Amino acid sequence: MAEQHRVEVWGILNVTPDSFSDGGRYVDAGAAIAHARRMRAQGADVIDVGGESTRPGATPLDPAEEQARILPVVRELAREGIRVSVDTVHASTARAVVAAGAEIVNDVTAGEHDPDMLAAVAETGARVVLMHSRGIDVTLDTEYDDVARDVRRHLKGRVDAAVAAGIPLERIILDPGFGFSKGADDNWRLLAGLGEVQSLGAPVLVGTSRKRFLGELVPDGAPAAERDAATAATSLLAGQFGAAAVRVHDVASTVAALRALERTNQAVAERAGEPDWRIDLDAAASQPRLAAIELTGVRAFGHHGVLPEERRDGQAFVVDVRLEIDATDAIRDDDVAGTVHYGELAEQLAATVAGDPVDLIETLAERLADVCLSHPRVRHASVTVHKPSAPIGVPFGDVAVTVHRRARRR
Ligand code: PMM
Repeated sequence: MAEQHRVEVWGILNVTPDSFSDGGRYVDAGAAIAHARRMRAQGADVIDVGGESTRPGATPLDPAEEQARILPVVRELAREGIRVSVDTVHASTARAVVAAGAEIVNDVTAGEHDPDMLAAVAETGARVVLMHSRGIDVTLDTEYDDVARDVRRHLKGRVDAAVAAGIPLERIILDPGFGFSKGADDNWRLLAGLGEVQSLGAPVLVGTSRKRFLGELVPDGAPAAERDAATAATSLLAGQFGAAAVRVHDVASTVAALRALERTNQAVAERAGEPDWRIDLDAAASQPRLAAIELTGVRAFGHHGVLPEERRDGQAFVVDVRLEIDATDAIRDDDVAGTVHYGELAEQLAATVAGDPVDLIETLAERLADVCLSHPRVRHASVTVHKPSAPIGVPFGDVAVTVHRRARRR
């Protein structure tokens, strides 16, 4: 049977006096270490240690003070063989914690706060989490055109900067930054659009734990800890959408939810052959590399339409397609045989437009989607057909129809 997708669980250990949901409880190193051990026993794969709160209005911390808080904890956890990530925006802290045994540097500014951060990570050889945010004050600037695409675009720039600084792509983990400069609706849209971030090709970490947008799912005024069931649910959804890891406060509830997902998917695999999102998370390198191909403005002449003169004289049609593809083989082999050849696709689309006439551009769009989905790597296709010379009796700009189609499981 196929290897199953196993989502890693990162347990949050805030060694801070002022973090928003568990601030103050683990500021003593001994209590923090005991809590980390408890989270490991509950199934945490990684402990994410933070010494500085990202809560709006929290006091910025001197890196030396941050290190004094967290280094004893990092050292002890690493000594016990616990995998440690450290949540910091400071390059000097990144260097110190990796020297103390941390494996991952989790920077909520993706290297933008400290200009030396990416070089420091590159030097240490650690893995890095590049998270989407718009500056340290997470409440500002929440305007997006399309939140998932905007986050993808921003993270693509940060990946390029990290790679330019000498961090290999295999060491990069991406995080869309739930709750950071995002309104409630944006967070739900981001969860639904997680595939956009995954299309960049790195494993994705999702941190919804106890965040404000989950507050709408529980009674008004309920304390942050009462958002743990909602956290387990959103973490499960993130896992289902392909997240490699989730970052949570209450490890036990999310581990149970994810184990239920794994068991169900095993059963699905037994029934149907393979689940469609089969990903081996233990080896990040073997995750499917998703990519989006956009081909726009393909022009062709056709005889589609309801009116006799449209059938007789024909007219120009313009086609835009957006494909989500599995580019794993293409990227591994750097070979066009592993992807969709866009030149050939454009010719196939033009030939379909020039082919048998139909009455409706809806029908034509559906045929064009069939052409796209006939390529085995395509997982999802959106096809728009424009009819700029349509017989409309008043001046108009454009008329178009879009269809969205998902490939059947292969
Ligand atoms: N959220 C917080 C802090 N650090 N790091 C990552 N990578 N992703 C997150 O979503 C994230 C983070 C918010 O504060 P908390 O530690 O109290 O959850």
